[in-house]
Amino acid sequence: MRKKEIRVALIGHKFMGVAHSNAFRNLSMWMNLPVKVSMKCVCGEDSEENLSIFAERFGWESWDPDWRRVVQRNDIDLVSIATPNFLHKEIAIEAARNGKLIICEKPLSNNLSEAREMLDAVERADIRHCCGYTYRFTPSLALARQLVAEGRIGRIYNVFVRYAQDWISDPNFAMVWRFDKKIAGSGPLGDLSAHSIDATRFVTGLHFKEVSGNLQTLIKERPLDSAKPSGSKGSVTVDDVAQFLVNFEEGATGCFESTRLATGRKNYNTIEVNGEKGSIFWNFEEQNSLLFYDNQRSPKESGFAKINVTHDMHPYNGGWWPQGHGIGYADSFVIEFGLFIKSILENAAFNPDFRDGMECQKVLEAIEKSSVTRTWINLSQI
Ligand code: NAI
Ligand code: SOE
Repeated sequence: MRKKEIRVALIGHKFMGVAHSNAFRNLSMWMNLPVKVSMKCVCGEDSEENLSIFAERFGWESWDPDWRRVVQRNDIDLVSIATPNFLHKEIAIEAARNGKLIICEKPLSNNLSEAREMLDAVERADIRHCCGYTYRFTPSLALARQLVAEGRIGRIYNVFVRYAQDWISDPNFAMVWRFDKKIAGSGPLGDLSAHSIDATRFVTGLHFKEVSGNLQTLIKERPLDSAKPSGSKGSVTVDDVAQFLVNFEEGATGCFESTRLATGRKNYNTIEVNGEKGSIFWNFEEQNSLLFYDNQRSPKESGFAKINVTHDMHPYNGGWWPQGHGIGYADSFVIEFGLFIKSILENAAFNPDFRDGMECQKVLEAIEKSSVTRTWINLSQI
């Protein structure tokens, strides 16, 4: 595609809205793109006044609270979706109908049938799409993938994957959209384990064959208003803890857990891969390093080596600074969006796309089904 300018609209202006704004504002510069990225319009469910303040602060030319109007605008090429999960499908399908390029946050949708509809819509419209599994764009996680691909881990025996946070461990933490199944689809299962499933697919290339899930809601009610903890309560309709065992097609096994009740854990997004020739351990909280155990070395000097991934021979050049200076959370969005736009300009493949999002959704659906039926579910049944 030959383009001089990519004109962007962003739907959603809170947590991810800020991360996306920062990325769009900076990616031409950091990713050396031969194209101008114009931040045309931001949309959010908010007052005109607040939207205008946001637009001014983050560099958007205009704002509009109505996403339908925004995705129909002729002066928009790319729509970036950073809304609660239940809106992803409707916005993406409408954007696809209008021929827009799409970045959609994870999880792709609230369930598998929605994900299939979304994939179908973008394929029919023949537009390019990205599903926001951002952690793939962390140099350390990409190095883990490289080590596996280069055979340094050998045959994979086991993956041990835990994503733990603690921001809702206080039972008086009030209701937010993430506790409502109709809006969020699920709890940590789709919020956090979705990242873990994608990271496992990305790093190991293993194929999920069957799963056994245990989803539990430990805090069933929460205050509606954080200022009145003893006032009216709302029901939590999603899981608080998502645990599942996996058998992969290739014969490896997996043990996964995610929770937002792990007191002391902030964004403990981890994956350990144990293989015949070595092991790796990745922890996003220490994103500029990767632990690697090389089983080919003599036991005399073996141990997990902490690789500093900030050298320009590391994936994504280890970032943009001289070695040792490291990169941070916001930078992975710059890399993600930059590589997505580059792939469009060069007509090259890009992952993760909506198919990756749909594959992840298939695993999530199997886990939910397994948890309800208390049986192992083979993905071919999904
Ligand atoms: P948030 O609650 O901070 O922001 C949601 C935004 O959606 C707000 O700006 C709100 O005004 C807007 N919105 C809600 N309804 C709307 C409507 N009808 N029309 C227009 N805008 C509307 O949520 P957050 O944390 O930013 O999450 C958004 C999405 O990003 C979720 O799907 C979440 O799973 C995903 N996410 C992805 C992350 C990643 O690592 N890639 C990190 C955090 C969130
Ligand atoms: C909240 O648990 C959250 O913001 C998730 O929605 C993100 O996907 C994760 O990356 C960080 O935590």
